[in-house]
Amino acid sequence: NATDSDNSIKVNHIGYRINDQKQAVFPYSQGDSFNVIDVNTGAVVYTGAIKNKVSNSKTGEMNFIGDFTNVMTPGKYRIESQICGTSFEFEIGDHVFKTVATDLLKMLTIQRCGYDLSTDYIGDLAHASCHHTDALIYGTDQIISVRGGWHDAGDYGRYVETGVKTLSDLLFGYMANSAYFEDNLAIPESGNGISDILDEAKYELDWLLKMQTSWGEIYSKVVTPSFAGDIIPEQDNQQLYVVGSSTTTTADFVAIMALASQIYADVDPDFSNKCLEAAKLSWDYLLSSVNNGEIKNPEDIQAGEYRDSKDSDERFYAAIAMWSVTQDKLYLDIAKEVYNQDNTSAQGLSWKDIGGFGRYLYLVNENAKNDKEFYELMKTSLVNDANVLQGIAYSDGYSTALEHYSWGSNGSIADNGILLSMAYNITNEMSYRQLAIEQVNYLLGKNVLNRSYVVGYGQNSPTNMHSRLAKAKNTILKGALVGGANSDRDDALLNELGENTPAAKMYLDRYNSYSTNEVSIYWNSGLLHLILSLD
Ligand code: G3I
Ligand code: 9MR
Ligand code: ZN
Repeated sequence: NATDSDNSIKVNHIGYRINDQKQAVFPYSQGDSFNVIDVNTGAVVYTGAIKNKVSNSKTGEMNFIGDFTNVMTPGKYRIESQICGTSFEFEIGDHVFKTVATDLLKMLTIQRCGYDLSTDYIGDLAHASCHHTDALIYGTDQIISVRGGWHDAGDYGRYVETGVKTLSDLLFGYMANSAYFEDNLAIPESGNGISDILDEAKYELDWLLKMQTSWGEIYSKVVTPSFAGDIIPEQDNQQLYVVGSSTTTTADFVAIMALASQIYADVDPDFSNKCLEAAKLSWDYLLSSVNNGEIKNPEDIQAGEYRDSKDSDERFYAAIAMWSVTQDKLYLDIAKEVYNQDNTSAQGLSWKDIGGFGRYLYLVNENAKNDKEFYELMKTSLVNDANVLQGIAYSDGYSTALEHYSWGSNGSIADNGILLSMAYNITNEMSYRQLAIEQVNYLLGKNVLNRSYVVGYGQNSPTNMHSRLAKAKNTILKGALVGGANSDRDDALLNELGENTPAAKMYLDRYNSYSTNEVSIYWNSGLLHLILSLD
């Protein structure tokens, strides 16, 4: 049973790019050496030493590493050693991530709400338009139209905070690598002359615009009173509610609309203007509002909470994004003010702590270096974060840059990979890039469970992911990255795992382990962004 710890040799099941660092992880060594075998010819193409012992309590293993970076001929390979046996097969080639990256993006198409998705687009997950009735604004008798956007995860809620995190990944990914996706991915807008990643992002941006009040404040989510059963979305006929509003979600909105205005300026000028107008309205509201804290669900609403008591990181990101698109110094001054009051406001790439997108957006702006002092401040802040992650990764046999395995650990690993990749882009320090790649490797199989965590890719990949749509259709959600190991035991099934189970093994490929095996738009986008930034 490959889900148990085994002695096999761990590799990225999909593959390695020709010029990248390539490593395999061995559970023990005893002076052994390893061979790289060409699967087609059976020939040994490389022999290397197994070295660098690392032991780590999060994996519960003592690991040794075999480096085969020097194997640079495209092809299909596996690793063998006398004591440890063999690894899964993998590829070496320059485009090994292209197919998985495409499906990571198309997972968002599958998550579209309020849209008739035929088999042409999403195969056997095809479903009719859903959740398109008007929503009640919770606590009032007012109704608004909020059709559109993406279902958040395995549930059918739609949340601003996670939408903004996901969109940030898409738009930053596009900035890093705008030619990666063309206009031919067979999504509904393919062939319209615009890159499909921007088309998919626009589907969510259009929904976000509907979450804006006439005075600029942003509603937080659209949900039903309780999580739906295991039914297809168009059968979920509960009353829709628009619930909550906060300065965090409002600042999130400003940031993403300002960024969208910048990104779409050339491809869709009208839309770009619309985004900027919307951003300005909410910016004005934000400036006159103090942090109004985390949103708790009303008692009769059971939905994701996404509680976030701190809004400085969202405000920082918003101010930088407004500066980035307008080049008006006023916004930069406010960003500096926010940062001076709270220097953690420039950190984080998650739905909760999101200021790291602002920090990077500043650093890559061509005018940033005109303000040498602030540029150095931001650069140092990024490098410090990267160095912390580097220390963590170097003490882990799998080079995993994660301190604590909590709910969504796979998403955090992807986000930490993005941060390392950002640090590489700003400093040219190769070790950051190598570690960023190791985070991709972890998610695609080079981990203690020898599992690929992307559904339908690599070996031992999830088959019982927590997705109501896939469950109701009795199929898999190919291309979805699941949440991953969670040492906090946030669902009852995890209690089946022994008391001493190492953190990185606290994962179950079971439908009801929603705290390890759920899918989400923002874990997918993290891995996609990471690949785009490296590929
Ligand atoms: O960040 C802290 C960490 O510092 C601390 O050491 C650790 C110790 O417990 O906790 C960490 O916080 C965890 C947090 O996720 C990390 O982001 C919380 O324990 C954990 O409860 C929290 O879980 C969130 C979960 O909802 C429950 O609220 C997940 O992040 C979040 O991804 C998940 O989101 C759900 C939505 O509610 C509903 N839709 C599906 C979605 C995905 O599962
Ligand atoms: O299925 C729900 C999942 O989509 C959410 O992310 C999660 C958030 O807490 O909640 C799941 O619903 C569970 C509920 O919280 C507790 N009872 C069991 C539900 C799973 O079927
Ligand atoms: Zn829906």
